[in-house]
Amino acid sequence: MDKKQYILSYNKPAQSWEAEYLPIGNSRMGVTASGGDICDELVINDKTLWVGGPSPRREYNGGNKKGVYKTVKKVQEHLYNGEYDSAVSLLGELTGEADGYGAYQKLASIFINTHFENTQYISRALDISDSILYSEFVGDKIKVKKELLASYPDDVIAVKISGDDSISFDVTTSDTPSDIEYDFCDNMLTFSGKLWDNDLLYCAVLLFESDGEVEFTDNKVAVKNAKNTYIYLCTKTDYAPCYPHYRKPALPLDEAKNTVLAAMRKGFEAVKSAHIDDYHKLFEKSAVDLGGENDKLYTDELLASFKADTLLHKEKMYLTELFYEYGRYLIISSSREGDLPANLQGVWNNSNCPPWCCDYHINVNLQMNYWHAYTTNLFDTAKPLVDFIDDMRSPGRVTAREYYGIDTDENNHNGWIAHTQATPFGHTCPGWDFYWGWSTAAVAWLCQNIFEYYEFSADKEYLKDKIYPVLEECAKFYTQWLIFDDKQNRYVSSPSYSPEHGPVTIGNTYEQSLIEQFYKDFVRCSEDLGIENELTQRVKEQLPLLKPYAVSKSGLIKEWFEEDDEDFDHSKTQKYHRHASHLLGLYPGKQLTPDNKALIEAARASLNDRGDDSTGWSRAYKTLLWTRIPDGNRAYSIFSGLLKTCVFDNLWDFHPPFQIDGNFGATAAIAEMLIQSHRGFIEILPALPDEFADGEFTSLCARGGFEVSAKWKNGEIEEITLYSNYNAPCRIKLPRYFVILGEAYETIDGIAQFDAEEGMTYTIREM
Ligand code: FUC
Repeated sequence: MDKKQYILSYNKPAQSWEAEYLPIGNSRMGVTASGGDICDELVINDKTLWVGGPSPRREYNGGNKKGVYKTVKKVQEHLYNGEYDSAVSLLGELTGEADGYGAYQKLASIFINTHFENTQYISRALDISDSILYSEFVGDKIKVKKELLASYPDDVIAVKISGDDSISFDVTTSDTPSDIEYDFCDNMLTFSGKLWDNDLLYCAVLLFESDGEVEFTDNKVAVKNAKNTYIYLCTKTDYAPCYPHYRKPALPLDEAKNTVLAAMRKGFEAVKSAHIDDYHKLFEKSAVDLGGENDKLYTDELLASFKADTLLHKEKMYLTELFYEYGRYLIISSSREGDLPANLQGVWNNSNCPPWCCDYHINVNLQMNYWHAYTTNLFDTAKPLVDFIDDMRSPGRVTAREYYGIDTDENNHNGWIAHTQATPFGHTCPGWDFYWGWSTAAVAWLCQNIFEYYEFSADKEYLKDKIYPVLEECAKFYTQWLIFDDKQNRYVSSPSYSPEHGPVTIGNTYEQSLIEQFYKDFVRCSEDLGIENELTQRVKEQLPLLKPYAVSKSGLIKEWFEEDDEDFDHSKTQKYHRHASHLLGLYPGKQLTPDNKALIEAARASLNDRGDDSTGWSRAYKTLLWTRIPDGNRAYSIFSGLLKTCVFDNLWDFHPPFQIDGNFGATAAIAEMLIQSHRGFIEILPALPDEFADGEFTSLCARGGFEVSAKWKNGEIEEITLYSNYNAPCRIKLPRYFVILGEAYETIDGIAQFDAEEGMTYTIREM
């Protein structure tokens, strides 16, 4: 497949941070740039810069209150006895402390100010195929070019500013979250500070290399008469992901200084080529070509014409491919091994009081951030998620003890839990309001994400060493938490609350279905590792008695088990609510599939009932849900609606405000139109929209450790290539007669099965 260059480009500088600035990042550090000519603002982020958590000014215990499990028991009893009002009257106690929750902070704005009298703007562009940000303008007849990149291997932000004649500019800093101290020595500017709330230490080091003069006066670096100037930037904090103190022994300032010095010695071009190599290793792992082409339109024009329905088909497909690849670019730029996972805005934030604290919401958002990681062949980007979940176990044990009465002490790995929102400081307690903050199944859901790491990669070592211990302790939690309800005749999670929707009830579909999927995944992992013990036994006993799904009188998947009861409180439900938590078994789960006709039809009816309109991430989610019905045209129509109503000119998805989950979910949805593997076999083009009549993809991933490529014309598959990472049986849906590597075969019930060998590539054609 020919390599395409995907570029976001504009012919004017950005004004709005949220809607127009362009992002680069190396996961821990992020920069958003205006690309301005007279003044270029670079908003600098370090993902570990958070207020909240442990502080000399408070007793911090992950927000956990003590002994709440006693009230939880009473709520359970009231609900069981039908004493709804009494249960509700106690819900205020099923909450955590807000104090110490904190928020992600902006580190600084750095301004590059030129002193031209007249400027003529040329363009700014984010090349997401190489991960480089450019801008270009003419100032007083001198052509000025800037290049910015965020390198993961060299841990620096590198900037090159060049003129075709000598130029002068100065660099200033503002908007730091606290007072800072400057130090300037040997062309190295250091500023450092301490956060007001928790004394977290931070610093940024900027090393200037220039063929002009570099001076520091009045807190300003002035560069004079330079044709080429390079700035190497590195930030650090003393945050460490270590419960319970969450601090390094000291601020690694020298490390930051050595890092920028090493980058300077290596040289900009070498840093750039190492960065591009590193980026390509991930970005080029897979590709999708839907026939997109664009040779004349800037990105904002492309989007405006898409909204106005005036694009040529090839331009429409270019925007679709660009948006798809942008989701891959953004996760590579905000989630790399050794770091915190991508938060609600990835790593980019321009405020000290960002929406939802720019945290880790785990009642859909963090999960959605990683839905495209496996199908689009970006496994490494999911490692921060696995680490984050693993690290939640220590504080999560305290929550399990205080809120659920589960016997845990320091080294007793007896169960852990977390709720709707999380921070880098192990905030695992419920939120400070029950009606969004209680979410006992959120952890089962997170575990589904990391189980899929194993399911797609088939990496048993990683399963055994890293993923299984997390799942095992999660299974310990749920097996102790579930109670048998003799009226409902099933094991239930109670009280339960469907994310941000409806009344408190017993065993709603959200909780029951997530725990069921988790149990199934746990059984599968245990079998694959040959583990059989009391815990696996207990899980297998409870599993068939979870019974998550029921169809309502009106033919919909019930969101609440009791919703057809006379005394059910309908006043708390909303017909068009953005969450569709009762359909998690359709996606990302595997319980609602066309294999069960009654349930899939009820799911289709439920989706129609909720409607297609929604906010950013919710549109991405609905697109995904329709790919699983499957209905590719409906899915693409919702995706188009997302592009028309929930995307800024910089292609960031908004809720509003900007929330990155919608970008990631949409990328996952395009992949899901092209390949699915959740039904026990691989299916190519399961939900192909008519718009994607001709196309090609390479190396999208299927469960079982397979990488699949395919070409199609007029909606008909012409060729499939399948690469196997292991010796494993492969099941794939194919036409009745087909040829693999020149040999003829016949499918059984539409499915071809053969033993794939590790490292082998199979070409498959219809006969
Ligand atoms: C979920 C959603 C909200 C928002 C928040 C960050 O709880 O219900 O709409 O996206 O996360």
